[in-house]
Amino acid sequence: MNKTPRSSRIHIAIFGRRNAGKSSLINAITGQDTSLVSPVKGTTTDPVYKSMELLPVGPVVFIDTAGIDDEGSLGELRKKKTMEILNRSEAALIVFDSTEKDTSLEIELVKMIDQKNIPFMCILNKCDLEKKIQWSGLNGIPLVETSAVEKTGIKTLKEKLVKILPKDNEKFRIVGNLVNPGDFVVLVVPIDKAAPKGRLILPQQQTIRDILESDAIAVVTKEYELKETLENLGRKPGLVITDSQAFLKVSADTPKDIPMTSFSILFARSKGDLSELVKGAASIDKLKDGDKILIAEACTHHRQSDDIGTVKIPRWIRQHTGKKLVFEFSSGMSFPGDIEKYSLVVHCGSCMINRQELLYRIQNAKSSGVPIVNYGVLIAFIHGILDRALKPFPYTSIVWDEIKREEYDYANHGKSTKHY
Ligand SMILES: Nc1nc2c(ncn2[C@@H]2O[C@H](COP(=O)(O)OP(=O)(O)OP(=O)(O)O)[C@@H](O)[C@H]2O)c(=O)[nH]1
Ligand SMILES: [Mg+2]
Repeated sequence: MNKTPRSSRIHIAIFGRRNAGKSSLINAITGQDTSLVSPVKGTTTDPVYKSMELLPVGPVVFIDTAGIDDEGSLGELRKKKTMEILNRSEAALIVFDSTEKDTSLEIELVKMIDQKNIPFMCILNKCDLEKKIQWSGLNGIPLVETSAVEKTGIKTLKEKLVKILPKDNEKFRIVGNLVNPGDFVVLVVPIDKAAPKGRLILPQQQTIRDILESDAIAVVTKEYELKETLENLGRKPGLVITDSQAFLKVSADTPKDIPMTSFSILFARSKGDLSELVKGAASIDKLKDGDKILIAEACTHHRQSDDIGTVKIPRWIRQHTGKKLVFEFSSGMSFPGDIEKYSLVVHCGSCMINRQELLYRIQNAKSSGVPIVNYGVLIAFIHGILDRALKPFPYTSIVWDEIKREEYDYANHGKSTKHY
């Protein structure tokens, strides 16, 4: 169960003031004593992630956080940090310390979370001790009473938590809504030097799993055996999915009436807003000399000599545009605040962050007026395969056709006919 990647789990953040018992509660909920608990205020400093299987929901990850009262009030920095965690959370737990009189911080937090439309639940902890809490302003807020030390109320807490979480089938699927039960889905997986030894990469494994969950049939082949595979299947497959590198050969070998796309496009769709990312790709052709481009990676991985983010993507964009561009790089869980200065944001494939966080980043770029594309859509665009790869997604395909039509009109008549 711990093999489920963290980014595929439902993220549940826990907030409250220092010493409210946040870490103790996470230990009690998960049944593991791995979060550091102590009577010293401020024990937890950076967010701590703890995975578990919460039945019947499935894999979840709890995010233990630092107390919200670090600076005496919900100061700007603390608000920013809390927001960063909220942006990657699908639900929140707010812990009240029943031995504290003042609840103003917690109520401020409830308002912040409610405004973001994130489902939340309040917990009144330390109920084994004498209550000093004053209830003003707390009317109507659903509350579960617990003692993390005596482990009371934990079962009720879990039962209520399950009810507020998004259902698994509401989460975005990879191929789920593209294929029908019984369909063949052909996956084209090149086994070249870049492929890891002895295994398939995570997006390929996750796609196969999703095909099986859809009661469809996964057929895996290399690009050289594709033609033979298609000829011998006996009926048309519902979908062909290929690695972007082999797209041109696979496209030539796959009859036009068979829907075909790439892993990178499927993941861009399941992780983010495909139409917005496609608009971002189109803006590559509008880049000018001196424009700044931000390449944002969510993780801090070991960089190889031909690293995708720092080497390949800048090279592809320079070759494609022929412009003198300035590339800047960011990595890690926080997105730079001053993105207005960029003409384009190129985001990584987001295997380390969840859909919620990527959607937030896309929204952030959009509201700053900066186009955003991700690696998957950019690769498809640079390889000239977007037309066919988007056909299985009618809405995005229309958006893409409109962009091309506008560019055609602009090039031929010097005016734009459509604003998007
Ligand atoms: N009596 C009682 N003590 C509790 C309860 N929950 C936590 N504590 C105690 O309160 C202290 C703080 O607990 P933590 O779980 O470290 O609190 P926290 O909210 O994670 O604190 P920070 O990480 O410092 O923000 C510890 O001494 C716990 O044993 C409870 O339900 N009842
Ligand atoms: Mg703690």
